[in-house]
Amino acid sequence: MAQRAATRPAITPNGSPAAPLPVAAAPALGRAEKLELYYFMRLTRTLEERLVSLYRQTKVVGGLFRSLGQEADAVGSAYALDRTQGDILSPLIRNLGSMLVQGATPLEILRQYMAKGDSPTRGRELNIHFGDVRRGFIGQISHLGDMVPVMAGVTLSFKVRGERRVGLVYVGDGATSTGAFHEGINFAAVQRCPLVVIVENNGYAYSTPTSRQTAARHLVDKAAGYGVPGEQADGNDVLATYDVTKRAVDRARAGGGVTLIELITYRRKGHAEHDNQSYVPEGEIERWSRENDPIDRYAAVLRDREGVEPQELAAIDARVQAEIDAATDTADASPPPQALDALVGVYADPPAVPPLWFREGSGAPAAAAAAERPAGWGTYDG
Ligand SMILES: Cc1ncc(C[n+]2csc(CCOP(=O)(O)OP(=O)(O)O)c2C)c(N)n1
Ligand SMILES: [Mg+2]
Repeated sequence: MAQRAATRPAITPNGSPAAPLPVAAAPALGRAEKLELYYFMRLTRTLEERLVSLYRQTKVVGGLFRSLGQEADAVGSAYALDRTQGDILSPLIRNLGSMLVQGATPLEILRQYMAKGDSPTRGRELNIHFGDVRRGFIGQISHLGDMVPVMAGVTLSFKVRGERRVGLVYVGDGATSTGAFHEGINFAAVQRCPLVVIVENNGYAYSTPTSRQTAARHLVDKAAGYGVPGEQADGNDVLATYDVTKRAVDRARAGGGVTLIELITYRRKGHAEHDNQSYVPEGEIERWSRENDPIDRYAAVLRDREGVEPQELAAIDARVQAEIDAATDTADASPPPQALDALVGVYADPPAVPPLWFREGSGAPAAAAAAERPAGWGTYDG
């Protein structure tokens, strides 16, 4: 039942001292993999920083969502999946890092945010609302608990088909108070679906601190209510995040069913870029930034424990910068969407039924019918 791992921070995000905890050892990872974790965290942060510049130039269409300070939780947990087995995750807006781990490219992300015609959704959806099942990430339908029942269904299909695949779903602290979360995890628990539920406790749901939307002291304690194992870990420690998720993934693949993991982290930016965070107590963001930045912490671990030279990390930073620069140039030059792209993949081509079937026999004026729903609507011949 719910147990808190040794890595458990004796803190909750709101108003707590942000003293970093000792970093957990992850002996299974080799040096190259540990450097890759650093690469993905840096890639996430640099890409988001570039998006902020583009947003301020009004080149981003719609909202911009940051995962500043949460890069370790998304990257470390996604890294624990097995990409050779067809594992699948469902990200939320603060899980860009997990999509990059699964193979999404900065160019795709930039084109999405800029609503370009050659973006994965051809300008019809924004930001990181897109998926690719072959690469192991599915498109998010809502930010709250709604992906939990979806992933319960996905992982039930793995089980029914006898596939050794695992699913991972991210939810926020706010999402754990929704009905969809409850129904989804309960169903998955009963069916012993191979599902890992990651609860990112980042202290806030929009402007509501965690303590104002749930009476539970620790979100990991909710695991007991569903009869599944629960573990809590320091979400700003990428190795601890990897470790705790890997245990849950292995358990799921071995037939052990659902695990609920609470990762303690902190949302250093507002809900989206427009949010001025006036509701955050003074000094809280600065304290987390100064004392508990996941990239700074991990860079220190790599230097002190792994003997990684500062130049080696600087070379990764430079490589990331060059990749983002090149992707930005390409995305900037990408064309806007065509109006007819809005119909691609939405309606059958050719239409399975006459476009005006619902008006047949209704006596609707022919002129109105023709103007309202042209015969070509629903097809794309461009
Ligand atoms: C069904 C539904 N209701 C409301 C929203 C608006 N909404 C988006 S995110 C959010 C809060 C999410 O907070 P949390 O679960 O803590 O995730 P975080 O943003 O902190 O990662 C809300 C209310 C939504 N996307 N879907
Ligand atoms: Mg939250």
